[in-house]
Amino acid sequence: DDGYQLWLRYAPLDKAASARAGDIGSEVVTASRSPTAKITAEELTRGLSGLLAKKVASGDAIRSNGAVLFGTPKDSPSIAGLALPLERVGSDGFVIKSAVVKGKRVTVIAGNTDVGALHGAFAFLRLVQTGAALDALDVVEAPKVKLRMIDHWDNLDRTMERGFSGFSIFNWWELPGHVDPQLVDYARAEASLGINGIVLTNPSGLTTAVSLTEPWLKKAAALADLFRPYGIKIYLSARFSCPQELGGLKTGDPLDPQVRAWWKAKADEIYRIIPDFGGFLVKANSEGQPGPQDFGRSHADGANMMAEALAPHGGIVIWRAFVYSPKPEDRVKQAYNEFKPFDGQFADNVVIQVKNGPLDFQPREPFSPLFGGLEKTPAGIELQITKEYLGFEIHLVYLGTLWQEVLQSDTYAKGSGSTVAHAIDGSLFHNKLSLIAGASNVGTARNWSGSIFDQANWNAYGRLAWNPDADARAIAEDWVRMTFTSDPAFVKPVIDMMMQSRETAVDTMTPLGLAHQMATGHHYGPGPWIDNVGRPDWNPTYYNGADKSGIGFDRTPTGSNAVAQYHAPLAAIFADPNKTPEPLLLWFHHLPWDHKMVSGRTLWDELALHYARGVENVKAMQATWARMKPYVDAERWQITADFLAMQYDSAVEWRDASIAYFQSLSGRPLPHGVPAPAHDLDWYKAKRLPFAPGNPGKTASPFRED
Ligand code: BDP
Repeated sequence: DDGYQLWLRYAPLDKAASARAGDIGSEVVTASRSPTAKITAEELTRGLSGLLAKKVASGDAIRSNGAVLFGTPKDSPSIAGLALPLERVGSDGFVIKSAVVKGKRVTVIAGNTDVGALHGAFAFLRLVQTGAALDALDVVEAPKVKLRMIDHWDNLDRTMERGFSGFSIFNWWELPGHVDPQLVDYARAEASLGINGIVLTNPSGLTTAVSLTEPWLKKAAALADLFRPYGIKIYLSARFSCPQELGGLKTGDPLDPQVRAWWKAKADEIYRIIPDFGGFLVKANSEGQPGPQDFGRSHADGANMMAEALAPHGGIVIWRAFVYSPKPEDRVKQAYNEFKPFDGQFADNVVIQVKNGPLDFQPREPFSPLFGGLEKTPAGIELQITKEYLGFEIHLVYLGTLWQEVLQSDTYAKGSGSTVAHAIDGSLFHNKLSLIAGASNVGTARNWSGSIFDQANWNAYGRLAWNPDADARAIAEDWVRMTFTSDPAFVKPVIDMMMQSRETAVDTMTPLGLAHQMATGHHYGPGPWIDNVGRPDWNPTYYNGADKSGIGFDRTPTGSNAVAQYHAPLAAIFADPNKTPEPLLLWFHHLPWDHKMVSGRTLWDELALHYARGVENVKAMQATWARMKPYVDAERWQITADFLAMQYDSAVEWRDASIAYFQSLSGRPLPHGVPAPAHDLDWYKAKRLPFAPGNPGKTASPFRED
């Protein structure tokens, strides 16, 4: 098994589960005729045939007990007659109910729309796959977040920014003439998670301007046609300088009437070609991208201009808050300071897309204070599924726990219980729009994500997008059962391994609240000593602040005072090293090496022990995986075993290089149980990766450092 089928393998159920299923799934029935209904019928027959190991047919009338009837009350009088609570599920949700229709026992999957029923069909198949009891189903589900997005950081030449799974799955050269049938499987996978928006192009891409020209829009239209019946709209990244680059205008000033007219005409053209186009994703005035500030205007001016052009067509602007520039102000304060003053000044069809933490997708950060900070403008959350700072496709790191930690963080914006999840799902501030976006980890790799376990991150992202209050462990369990087996001898140890894997990544790379200690440019491997990159805030030394006196970044009132961006009581908690949770200690504090930790040990000893624990835990994962060999096919077992061996070497390097550097400053001996680094500091400093993926256009030579 090469992993291509993802979590939609539909392998035959084991004896116990198939006995429990009884005659359920005997046939698939629908009165709907739409392309979406056709897809739903195909998925149900494919899934049930595989799971029940028999040929399951579809038709338009119920013939047998165990039939699966799906559709909408509009198309099906039988569904209409059941008085299902469809008023609770909106356009995308569904009801699954065991019922008796025309004297037969049936399982009804109903939505207000065909897309709702499609989502219900995938949910039903998941129940079958995970061995749930199926005879008294009563499921009512609606997504909590309106816009559930996958952001591709794919360039038009098919290279991918921070992509570790091959090249882009969008073959722009062959489009629109040929649409790769593999994209049908891609659409199925996204629809199985309830994803309803896909950004096709990289917001940082230098070539995105051209993607808004007619030939490229026609290519995008072919993809929109493909995704439409799956309930997925397409979006494009829009470069702020398009009026200059494409329209030949002298300015891109958002208040200039010609510029505004250019965007309006462009929006009209896009909607002529793609009538249900979703809207624009914009990265402006960040990392060298053009933006309204180039013309002395604000983010609100820029976003509102684009919003005005899209509004008549129902499109939206997703404006990224990942902004920072080389100024003395603490980098992690900048996004809040740039957006908070404009809260409430953005048009109704603008969402601000905020990375989960105030820095940049680190193994651990506190949540961004823009969650709970923006009250009148919807703040969506951006998560990174692709593991740029967490060991690429090589390290086994389940991100469900990272995301749950962020989503369940309390912002205290309206007193306790004001979680990030409720800020982003719109319930806290009663926003009309709500959004969650995940930077994709999908590419041309046969297994889609580069590693089998990275499929779990794609899956967990989608499940959390549907329900940000979902539990990471429960999601992992479903994924393991669907992807591998329901054998308890496999399920529990593998879930346990996944559940601790993120903490292992933190221990390996950035324990105790450290951040951005990765080597320059590619971000794989250690570089805590690096202090020579063009800008202070791109250097690991900026973040670790390590010197002879201690380590950490002082963000209390004696330092950058970033803590003040958080609501009470967090501001005070984070300002006090004795109250700050230890996992975030060095994020907020610069402390002496001898600072006393909760364990009673010194900070130095504790730090060294964390790095050592990172290595030990990777070793434990290897041992677990070795024991799992009898339960997995050879191919998926081997790639995972190979990657774990590479991860082990990487963890050893992280431990030794970090300790060698920090020890050169702390001058302290190593605590018992922490081995001395194999080489001296200069050896680690001299080390270069011969090549690292995911850095197109940024790495002039594979040996370049910045
Ligand atoms: C950083 C990546 C960079 C992205 C940027 C972004 O290193 O490649 O372009 O985020 O989100 O993490 O725009």
